[in-house]
Amino acid sequence: MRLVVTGGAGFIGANFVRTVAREHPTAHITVLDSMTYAANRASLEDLLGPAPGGEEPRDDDDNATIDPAGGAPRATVELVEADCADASVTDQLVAELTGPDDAVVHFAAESHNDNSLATPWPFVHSNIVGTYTILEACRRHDVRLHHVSTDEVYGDLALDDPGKFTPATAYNPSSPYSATKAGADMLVRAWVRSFGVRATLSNCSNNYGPYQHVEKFIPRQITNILDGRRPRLYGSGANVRDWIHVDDHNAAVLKILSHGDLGRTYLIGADGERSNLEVMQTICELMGVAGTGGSAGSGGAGGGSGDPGFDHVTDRPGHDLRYAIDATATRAELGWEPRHTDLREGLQQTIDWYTAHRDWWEPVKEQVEARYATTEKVL
Ligand code: NAD
Ligand code: TDX
Repeated sequence: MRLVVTGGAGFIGANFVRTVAREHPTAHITVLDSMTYAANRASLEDLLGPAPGGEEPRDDDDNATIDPAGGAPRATVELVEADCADASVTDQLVAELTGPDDAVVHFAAESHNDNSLATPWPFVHSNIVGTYTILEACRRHDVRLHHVSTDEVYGDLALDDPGKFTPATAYNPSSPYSATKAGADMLVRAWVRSFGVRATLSNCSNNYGPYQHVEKFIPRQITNILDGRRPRLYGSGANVRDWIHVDDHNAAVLKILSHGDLGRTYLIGADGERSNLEVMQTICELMGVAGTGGSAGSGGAGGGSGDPGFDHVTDRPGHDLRYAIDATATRAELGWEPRHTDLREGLQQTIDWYTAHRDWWEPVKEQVEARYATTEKVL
C-alpha cells in the first residue's frame, strides 16, 4: 500500500502516519507537508530517513524496509516539503499511486480558528486552492482520495438544543476557517459527482491527544501549567465541544479508506461533549492546580482560596456555542467504535505526554503566548 498523506507533519496527520507505520509495516507513506508553523518534523523524526544499516535490502513484493538488526519489516516514510497547492509536485506524487489500495489522505489545512480571524488568506489558499489541486491530481490519475474535514462546517448548535449534527444537517459555517473547510468539502462533492473522482469525506469533532500544537485549547492549558503560566478560558467557558481522541479519529479514517462507500460523507465523533469550563476544571484538578496556593491575577499557575486557578479572558469573536456529532451511521455501517471513551483518562494520558515531551513543545511556546497576549485581556 502506498499513501500520500498531506499535512502529515501536523497533529492528526502525524498521529495517522504513526498508526499506519505501526499497523502496516509494508506500507510506503509519502508525507506532503509545506511545514508551516503548525508542522513539526520531530513528530515523525524516528520514522524518517534510511533504515538502520543504510543501503538496506527490501522485501520482495513491496516497499517495506528490512531492519537488519531485528529482521522485522518497517514501513517506509518520506517527507516531501511542498505546498499541496503546487500542482507540479502534487501531480507527480499522486501519479505514483498505481496500486489497488493506494490513496491520498488529505489532512493538510490551516486549522486554527483564532488565526483565521486575524489572517484569513492562508486558509483560502491551503484549504480551498490546496484541496482543488489535490482533486485535480486525483482526477487526472484516477486515484482514491479521502478528504478529512470538520464538524465546524455545520456551524453551531444552541447550548440547550437536544439535537446533534447528522450528515443531513445543512452547512452553515461561522469562521473563515470553517467557511474554507466547507468550501473544500463542496469541491470534493462536486468532483465526485461531475468527474467521478473516487473520494470519501469525513467530518470529525474536536480532537485531542499527543503532538497537538500548543496554540489549541487542551495543550495550551496543560503547557501553561507546566510552564508556570495561568490557564486561559475564553469568556465564561459555557461553550461546548465534542472531544474525541486522535487515535479514534484515525481508526475511523482507516475504516473509511478500506470499507467506505465512494462519494459518501461519514461523521466521526465519540459522544464526548463537555463545556470548556468542565475541561479546564478537569485539567486543573488532574495537574493539582485548582484551589492550591498562589494568588489570582497574572503570574503563577496556582490558585488561592476562591481562585479557580485559571483566568477568564476575552472571548473569541463569533465563538461557536456548541458542536455535537451523531456518529450512529458511521458506527453501524463501518463497525467502528471509539476506544478512548473516558475523557478524564484521555486527558491524564495527554498531560503525561506533554510532561514527558517538553523538548517537543518548548521551542514554540513563548511565541504562541506572545501572540495571544496581543489580543487577550483578563476579564
Ligand atoms: P494542524 O494545523 O496540526 O496540521 C496541519 C498540517 O497541514 C501542518 O503540518 C501544516 O504544515 C500542513 N499544511 C498546511 N497548509 C498546507 C499546504 N498548503 N500544503 C501542505 N501542507 C500544508 O491541523 P490538524 O489539527 O492536524 O488538522 C488536520 C486536518 O483535520 C485539517 O484538515 C482539519 O481541518 C481537520 N480536523 C481537525 C480537527 C481538530 O480537532 N484538530 C477536527 C476535525 C477535523
Ligand atoms: O486558550 C484557549 N481558551 C479557550 O477557552 C483556546 C485556545 C481555546 N478556547 C476555547 C475555544 C473553543 O471553544 O476552547 C475551545 C476549543 O478551541 P480550539 O482548540 O481552538 O478548537 P476549536 O476552535 O473548537 O476548533 C478545533 O476543532 C475543530 C480545531 O482547531 C479545528 O481544526 C477543528 O476543525
